[in-house]
Amino acid sequence: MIVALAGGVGGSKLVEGLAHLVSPPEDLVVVVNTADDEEFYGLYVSPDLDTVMYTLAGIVNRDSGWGVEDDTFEALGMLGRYGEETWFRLGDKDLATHILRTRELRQGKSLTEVTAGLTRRLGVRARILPMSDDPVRTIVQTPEGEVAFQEYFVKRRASDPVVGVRFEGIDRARPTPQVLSALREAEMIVVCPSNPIVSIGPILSLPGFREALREAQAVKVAVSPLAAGRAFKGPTVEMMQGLGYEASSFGVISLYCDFLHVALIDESDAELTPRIQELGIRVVVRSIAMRTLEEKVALAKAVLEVASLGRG
Ligand code: FO1
Repeated sequence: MIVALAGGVGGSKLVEGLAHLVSPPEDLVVVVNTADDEEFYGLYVSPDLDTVMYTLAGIVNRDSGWGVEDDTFEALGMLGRYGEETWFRLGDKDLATHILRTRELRQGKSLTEVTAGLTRRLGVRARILPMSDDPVRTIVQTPEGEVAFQEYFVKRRASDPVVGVRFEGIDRARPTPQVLSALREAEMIVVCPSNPIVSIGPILSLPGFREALREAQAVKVAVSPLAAGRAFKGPTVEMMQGLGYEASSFGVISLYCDFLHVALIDESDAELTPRIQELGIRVVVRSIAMRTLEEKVALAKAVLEVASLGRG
């Protein structure tokens, strides 16, 4: 069994590659960040869960990497006519997901149960697990004050300098029993190339999660989200710099050094190999770009091959 820790768009690409290789499909378990979740118009929206779910269902919008393909925005247009804010682009098809999720949460189901139901109904056989059933919200600290994650990321286009990040509710939140048992049973745990601060950060910050990772018998591999000091997408570099971390594959991997066995970094970062090895982590150098399905599957294959190297 393979457990992947993932955020949104970057993580989903590797998860898509893994889904092409892991058999039976149920042996792929994706533990997903829920600290980006937000309520819009009274609906519970879980962007990273949806990005992973739509990607594995083969219905994700390929241009943006999030939302449903060929979606329309009629409902959003009408909300705008009522004078509501419409900066978070919820499509008509996407709204169906949020309506059902909200209804089922109100009926008393956990986010884990609701996600399992939605995923099954979309024909996805990999298991998608929210990191927690407890509310955690990323708050971004800027020189002008604190903003909720989606407001920073979407409304303000990640343009504010980031001076701090905190995860509201994290002290009271717990990883779910399903997540903890997946970590225990996994043969391999993969940290996807997602933002280490706001996508993987909340998962690792859940009380007990890092300990569970360290105790897990699995081979633990991380794929860097950076190549030559640049992110494929999103504000990873700016965030890391703002928080005082080295914005490089070395900086990312050092955040995982207490549990990691192997780091997969891009060819353009090959010169970082000795510094990462000094952390006690094995290094595999590959092209980590995932523009096409072939590249996603090739990178996933490289990740699975690492398992055969063992803990090293
Ligand atoms: N990202 C954007 O940049 N702009 C949007 O309007 C937007 C809407 C949206 C709606 C549903 C959904 O599931 C995701 C959406 N995202 C949007 C993506 C999301 O904000 C981010 O990719 C993640 O939160 C970061 O991982």
